[in-house]
Amino acid sequence: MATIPTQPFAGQKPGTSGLRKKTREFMQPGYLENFIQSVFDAVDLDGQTLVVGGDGRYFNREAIQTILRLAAGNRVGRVLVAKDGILSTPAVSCVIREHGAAGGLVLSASHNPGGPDADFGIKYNASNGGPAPEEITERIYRRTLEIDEYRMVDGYVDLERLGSTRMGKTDVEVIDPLADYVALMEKIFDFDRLRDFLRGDFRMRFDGMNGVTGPFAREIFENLLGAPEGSVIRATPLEDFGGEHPDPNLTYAADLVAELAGAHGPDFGAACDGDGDRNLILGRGSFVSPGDSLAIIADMAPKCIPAYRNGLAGIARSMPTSMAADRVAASLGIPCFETPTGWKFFGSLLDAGRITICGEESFGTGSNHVREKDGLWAVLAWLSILAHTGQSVSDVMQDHWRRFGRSYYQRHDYENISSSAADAMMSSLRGRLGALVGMEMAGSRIRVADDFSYTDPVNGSVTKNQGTRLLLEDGSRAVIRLSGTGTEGATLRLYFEAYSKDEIAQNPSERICPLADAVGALLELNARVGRAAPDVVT
Ligand code: VG1
Ligand code: CO
Repeated sequence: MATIPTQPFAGQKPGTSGLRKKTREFMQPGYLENFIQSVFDAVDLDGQTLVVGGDGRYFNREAIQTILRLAAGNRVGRVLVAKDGILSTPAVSCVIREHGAAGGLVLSASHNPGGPDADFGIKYNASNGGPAPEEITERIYRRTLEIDEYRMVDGYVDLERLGSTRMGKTDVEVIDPLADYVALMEKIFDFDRLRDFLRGDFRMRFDGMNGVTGPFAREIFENLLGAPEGSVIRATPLEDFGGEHPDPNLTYAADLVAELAGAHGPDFGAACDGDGDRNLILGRGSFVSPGDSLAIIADMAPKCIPAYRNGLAGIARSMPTSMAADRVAASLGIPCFETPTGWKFFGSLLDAGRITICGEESFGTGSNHVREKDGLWAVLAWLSILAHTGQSVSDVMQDHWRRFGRSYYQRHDYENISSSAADAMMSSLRGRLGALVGMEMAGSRIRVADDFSYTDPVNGSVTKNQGTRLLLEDGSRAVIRLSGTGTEGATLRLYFEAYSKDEIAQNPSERICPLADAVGALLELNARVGRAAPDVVT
């Protein structure tokens, strides 16, 4: 075992979802070692089990070898590492829980592009299978600021071969990435019913976006459920995701969207992001907004998914996510919690049994089966709804809106803008919040203008400054916040929501436009960040 002197790197502070940086920054000598050693210093894994897997992007394999050497140097008892190093984020969560591991390391920058000039990321998950809470990420960060050595054992593990080897005193097991996760899905959903459904006339297309879900989707949809070969496309994980953005939304999954737009396209389309925790749901000619998807799954799950037959304990959504889920919770007579952005905030509610289903507007939906959002779970949930109702995606949405009214929703992203301009804009807005109350906006009036702060109802921890909210008298809202996952400049996210009880057939862009214009003017967006239009609208 070697103890190697090192010096701290600045900025190893985990954001919304782990530490995300340019790949080259991660590849600097000592950078990865420092961060991982800081994890081992902050969380005692001596003799414990650790799970390691990533989304297969460039630098995944090298990073895993380094992590294994550090794990052995820090006397981790056992490391479960996925074959080829590839494991989806929800599957890491599943493996941690199934094997009683003390934690896991997820190597991913999620939906961000991969490659030497693109992004890389690492996230530590705790023994519940979920992203470490802020108390732990803070401890890791503080450690990165004072670290002066790391400990390693020499060695190399062949990740292509299943089985056990030893590195120092650590047992390293290369595991089948699919087994635990697929078994869990079979426990949650009615595979017999889905098999009948997918062997009928129904046609689906699943786009793996060259990310980690391809092999999982092939196994589940084609091999186990009998969907025709070719139902799953772009199913081989590539180090650079084929040079594309593995982000399942209307902009980056444009080919799938186009295929579903045609009259002769499949009945159902879905896609997941690079690490498999996000999902996009499409019907023929229709798109399910993530907030609606959360509400519809929550409403329908007890009726058509065996694991939720006994009903839901509660629902949670991140603050910017549409309030459609709140109306479902009210109708079911169960609580709906509003948390800050980022899956880590759902963990305590799930662990305490206060919620069963939760989601975010950023194409993330999940349940208490793991502690990450789960893209394929959401796809299986939608297939279960369609099999149960016999309706099209569009009919399911129409029915939902007829019963609950409709939340028109859009998110506008301005990517890679100047950090100083973004900070100045946010502080100018914060300085004016008091004066905004009562002001006219988009045909209504501002009722509340504040910074969202959250007190965890389970453990009492407080998280402040999680986005500026403008709540209008007519029930519409706008949320303004800066991203915590970007690796270049700042990304500004503007979230807009407008509710109608009866008018459910408007065009979302037209409905949102007056509010978006008004918020743009209030922020002096054009003058401050010099952009006439958002880069991505979802
Ligand atoms: C974004 C999303 C957030 C999501 C996070 C991680 O964070 O808004 O809802 O949980 O990405 O998703 P931010 O801070 O950039 O807005 V994933 O699929 O990138 O792990
Ligand atoms: Co992701």
